[in-house]
Amino acid sequence: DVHYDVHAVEKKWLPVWERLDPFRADDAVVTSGEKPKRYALTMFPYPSGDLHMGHAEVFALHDVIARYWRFRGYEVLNPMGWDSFGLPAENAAIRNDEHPATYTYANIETQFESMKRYGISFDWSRRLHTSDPEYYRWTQWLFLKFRERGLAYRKNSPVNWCPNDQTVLANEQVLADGTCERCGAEVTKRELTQWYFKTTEYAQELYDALDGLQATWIDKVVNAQRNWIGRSEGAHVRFDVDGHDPITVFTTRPDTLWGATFMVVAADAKLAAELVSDEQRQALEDYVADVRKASDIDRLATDRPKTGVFLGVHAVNPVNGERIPVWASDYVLADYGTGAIMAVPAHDQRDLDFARAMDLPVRRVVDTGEDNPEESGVATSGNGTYVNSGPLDGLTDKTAGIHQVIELLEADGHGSGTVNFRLRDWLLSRQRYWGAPIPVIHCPVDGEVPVPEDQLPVELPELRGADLKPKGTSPLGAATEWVNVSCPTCGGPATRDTDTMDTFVDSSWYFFRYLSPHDDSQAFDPALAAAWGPIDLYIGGDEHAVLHLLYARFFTKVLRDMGLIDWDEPFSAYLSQGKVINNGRKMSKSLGNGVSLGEQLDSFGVDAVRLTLVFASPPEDNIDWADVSPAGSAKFLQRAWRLSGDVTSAPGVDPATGDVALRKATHKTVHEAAQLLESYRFNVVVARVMELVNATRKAIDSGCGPEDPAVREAAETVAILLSLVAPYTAEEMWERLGHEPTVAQVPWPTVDEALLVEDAVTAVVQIQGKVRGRLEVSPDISEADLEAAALADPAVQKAIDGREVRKVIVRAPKLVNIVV
Ligand code: ANZ
Repeated sequence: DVHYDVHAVEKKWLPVWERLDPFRADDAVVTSGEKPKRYALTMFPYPSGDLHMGHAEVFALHDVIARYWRFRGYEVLNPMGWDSFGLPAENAAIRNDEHPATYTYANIETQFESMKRYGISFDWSRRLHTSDPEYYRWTQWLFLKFRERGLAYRKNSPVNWCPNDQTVLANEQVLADGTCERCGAEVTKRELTQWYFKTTEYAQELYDALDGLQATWIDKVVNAQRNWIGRSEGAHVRFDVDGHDPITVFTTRPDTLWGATFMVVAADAKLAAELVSDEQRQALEDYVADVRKASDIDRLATDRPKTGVFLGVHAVNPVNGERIPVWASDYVLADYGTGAIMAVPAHDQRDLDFARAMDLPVRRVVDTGEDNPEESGVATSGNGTYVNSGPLDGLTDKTAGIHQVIELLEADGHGSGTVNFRLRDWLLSRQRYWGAPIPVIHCPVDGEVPVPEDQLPVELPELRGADLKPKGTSPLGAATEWVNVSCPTCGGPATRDTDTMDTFVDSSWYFFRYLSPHDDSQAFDPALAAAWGPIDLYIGGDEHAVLHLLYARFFTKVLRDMGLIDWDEPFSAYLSQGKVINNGRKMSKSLGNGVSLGEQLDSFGVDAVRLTLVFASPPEDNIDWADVSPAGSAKFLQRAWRLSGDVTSAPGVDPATGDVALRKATHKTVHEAAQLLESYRFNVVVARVMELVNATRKAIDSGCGPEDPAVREAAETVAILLSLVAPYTAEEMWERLGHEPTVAQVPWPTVDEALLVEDAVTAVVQIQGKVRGRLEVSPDISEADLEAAALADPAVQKAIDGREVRKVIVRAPKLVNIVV
C-alpha cells in the first residue's frame, strides 16, 4: 500500500473514463442557456509520427484550463482532430510507393492512442480529419461561397515558387531570409495563373481589430500581425506622361514632391513593358530576365547595387511642371503600392543610391540640419524645414506639409490621400496531390464553372507512389478520367481544375466544424456557433503568428459577412507556450539531444511527465528538459497519493470541527489557485498544492492526526487540484478516499471566507526601550495604522504621561518604539 504502480493505474482508469465519457460537451445545456459555456481550443496536430514533447507540453497546459473551467460550472467544449492533408504524407507516399492516406491514417491512429493515454479531457465524439471527404466537402463548399462573393479568384502574376517542393507558396510561407518555411529551399519567382483569397478586402478590419486583441493575446503575435498587414498612410500621386496614360505612384511622403527628380517603375511589372520606347525595349527585356532570378528580400535590400534601365519616356511632376525621366529597376516591387514610385533621392537612400549610379539629379527639399545629401551621399529622412518646395517653404511640421500637398493634389485632380497595405491576397492553390481539390471546372465555352454544390465533395482520384512525384504541374493532371468531365453548364467537354488547396485553408475553419462534425447538410450549425463561439482560449505555438492565426481571423470575418455567425474574432484570448528544449538547445536529430515522449511516459508515467511540464515554468517560457526532474515529480505524486490512504475519517464527515490551522491552509490554497489559474500561472498552482501536501502530511504525522476531518478535507482538496495536471493519481486518490469516479466532475471546493482571515499577531509597544503595552493586530497592518493604534492604547497613553513624543519607530506588524 505504500507504493503505487503508475502504469497499472493508467490501465485501470482509461476504460473507466471511456465508459463514463465525462468530457463530452452537451450542446443542449448551452443552447438552452442552462449552463454557461467555455470553448477551449488547442491547435490540432499534423499527423507525422507519434506525439512529441512539444505536443505533451501544450496539451498539458491546455488541459489545466479545460478541467478548471469544468470545475467552475461551465459546459466546456474541448475538441481534437487532425490537420491531415499536406506534404509529408505525400513525400512518404512517394518514398514507399503507397497512397498518402496510408501514412496519414496510420499516424493518426498512433497519435490518437497516445493522446488517450495522455489523459487530456478531449471530447472525442467530435474528432475530425481534414483529409476526410466529409470534411473537405465543406472546405470546397466554403471556397465556392467565397468565390461567389468575389473573395476567391484566379489571376496571373509573379508568384513564389519552391523549386524543391515544386509548388507555389503564399507570401506568409516564405521566411524573412527568402526560404521556404517547410523545406528551407531558396524561393524563386514564376509567372503563373493561380487562385487567391482576397484577404486584402479585410486588411483594414483585420488591422483595426488587433487593438481589441492586444489585452488578451501576446504582444509578439499582435505586433507580428500589425507588421504583416503593414498599414501605411500616404497618397496616390498622378504623373502625366507624354503619349501614355498617366502613372500613379504610392508615396508616404507626398510632401517631398518638389524633390522628385525621376520615377522608377518595377521592371517586371506590365507597366514597364507598356511604357518603354522602341529603342529601349530590348534593354528592358534583357534586364527583366535577370531580375526574375532575385527574391523580394534581395531586391529590397538597401545594400544591393542599384541597377536599372531608362524607359525612354518622361513624366511631368504635377507640382512644378518639371519633366522627369522614367526608369525601370528591380528595387521597386511590382506588387506593392502601384508598382511605381516617385524617386526623391535626397530623402530616400535607395533612390539616392540609384541616382548616383545612374547620374540623376538630387534635390534637397527638407533641411534637417544634417549634411546636404546632394554632396554627402546620405539621404536624410528626419524632420526639418522645407526648402525648394514652393508653398511649403519655411514650414517645419511634416504632418502639416503632407496635408497641404494632399489638398493641393486633390484640388487639381493629381492625387489624393490614401492608405496602403503590405498584406497581399492569399495564394491558395498548390500543385500537389494531398489536399482538397479546387471545385472548379474549366470549360472552353463557359470558362470557369463552379462544381454544383450537390456534386461535392470533388474527391481525390486514386493516385499513388510515382504518380505523385512533383513535376511543376499538379499530379492530378495525370488522372485523365478524373480530369475530363462535361461542363455543368453546357454539357460540352471540359476539364477539372487540377490544383489543390493550401492546407492552411483546411485549418482556417476547423474550429467551426467541431461544432457539427457529423452534420452532412451544412458546414456547421449557425445556432451552435452562436451558442459556443467565440473560442475563449486558444493555445498553440506562435510560429503561426501570421499564418494560421491571420487566415483564421479572415475566414471568421467572411463567415460573419455570410451571415453564419454573429461574432467577428475567432479567438477571444490566445496563449502560446514556450518550447521544450534540452541542454539549452532546440531538440534535433543532428544534435542528438531529442527526448522521446514515449520513453518518458514509460519511465515516469503520464502524470509525472504532465506535472513536470506544467510545474517547470510559466506557460510561455521555454522548458529545458535537462533542468527538470520527472523522477522528482513522480516522487511528489507518491507523497500526495499516500495521503489518501492515511485518512481515517469517513467520507462526508463535517470538516467544521477540524483542525483550524490545516483548514486555513486548505482554503487559502483553493482561493489562491483560482486566482492563479485565471491568470495562467499554472506552475505556481502546482507549487501551492505541494505546500498543501506537506502541511497535510505534517498534520497526520505530528499534528491533529489522521482521524481529524480537516485531514480529509485537505486530502480531497489535493485530489481535486491535482486532477488538473495529474488525472490518474487524482482519480486513484479520489477512489481511496471513498468516492465514486470521476473527480473531474465534482464541483470546485467552496472557500470559507472566514478561514482566509489571517490570525492576529502581537505587536509590542516600547517607550524608551521598555515594554509598556501589547496589541493584537492583523499581520498585514500598515505602519501608519500600527503607530496610531499604539499611541491610542490606554496603557501606552498612561506611560507617556503627557510628555512630548519626539520620535516613533514602527516595524509593522511586531514592534513600535516611542521616544519621549
Ligand atoms: C517618395 C518618398 C520620399 C518615399 C521619401 C519615402 C521617403 P511603406 O512605408 O513601406 O509603405 N515605395 C512605394 N511603392 C514601392 C514599391 N512598389 N517598391 C518599393 N518601394 C516602394 O513605404 C512606402 C514608400 O516606399 C513610398 O514612399 C515609396 O517611396 C516606396 F523621402 O515615396 B516613398
